[in-house]
Amino acid sequence: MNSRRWRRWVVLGALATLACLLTSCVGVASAATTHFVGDYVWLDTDRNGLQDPGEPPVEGVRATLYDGAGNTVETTRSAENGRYLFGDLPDGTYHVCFALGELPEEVGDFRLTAMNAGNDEVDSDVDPATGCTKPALTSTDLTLDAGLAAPGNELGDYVWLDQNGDGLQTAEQPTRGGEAPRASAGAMREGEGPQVSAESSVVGVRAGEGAQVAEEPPVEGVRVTLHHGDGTPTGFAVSTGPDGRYGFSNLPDGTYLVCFDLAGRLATTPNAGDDAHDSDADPTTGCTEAVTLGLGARQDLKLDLGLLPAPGTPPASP
Ligand SMILES: [Ca+2]
Ligand SMILES: [Ca+2]
Ligand SMILES: [Ca+2]
Ligand SMILES: [Ca+2]
Repeated sequence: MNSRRWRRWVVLGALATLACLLTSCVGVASAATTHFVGDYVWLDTDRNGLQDPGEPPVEGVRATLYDGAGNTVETTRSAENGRYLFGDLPDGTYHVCFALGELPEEVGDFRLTAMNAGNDEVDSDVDPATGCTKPALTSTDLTLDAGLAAPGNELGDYVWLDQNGDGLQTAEQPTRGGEAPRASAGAMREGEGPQVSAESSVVGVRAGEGAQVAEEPPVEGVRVTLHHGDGTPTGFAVSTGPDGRYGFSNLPDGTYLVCFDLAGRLATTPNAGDDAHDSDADPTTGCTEAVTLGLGARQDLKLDLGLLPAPGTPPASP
């Protein structure tokens, strides 16, 4: 008998004794027809749908018991140890719904983990689509547990060619006769090197002598690896697409850094300006600083890399 099951029997025994005392033990038969429904809300840290060692209970989650006609029978909240319990129930059909719209602050944006992932003693029984367990005829059922899991986190997302070396994803370029400026296409097309797009796009016109601010071109094929905050690899790696984008999604809460494989090329100056449009990789290591993702910070799509044109590349021509 595992410890959870043992605890459940202790709880049941205590409740049965209490019921017996309250009824002066007259109704042994009626005690036998009284049921309990519960009993646990926990944090499914590794999101596998099962209660694993070290995964903590969640306190303060509101649970409501409904009868077969859909009427509210009773409402409670999970205790400090994650337990919730509805007792003294007559024969009937019941289900439990959890108030996911009003979770405690520290798990405010969490969702339900997968239901029925394995051993019913240690899995979650709440349908993520409804927030409710399936209606079932009681006998007593203390395996109706709810696992909460953090939504996935996301990192990204861009590598570009910093043509003018200013550390930003734009370049001010002279124009003639209103013609759009062209990027220095093909600067890195030798061998297995990354590809850049053929043309940049004008994103604005600056007052003055015909200068335009243009997006610089993306760089395709740069390998990006994801590391834990302490520098150890996570095992995840991707390459930038034709639009220069890369991304890692559905990540567990944690601290990460991304490392770009510079492959002998030079990275531009990091943190040159607006974080949404600058480079974040250390030119020596190719890695960004560590970012922590979790509650309140599920996404960081500003981890970009600017590559400098190869030496000898002619500047962008109008
Ligand atoms: Ca788990
Ligand atoms: Ca279960
Ligand atoms: Ca630039
Ligand atoms: Ca940035």
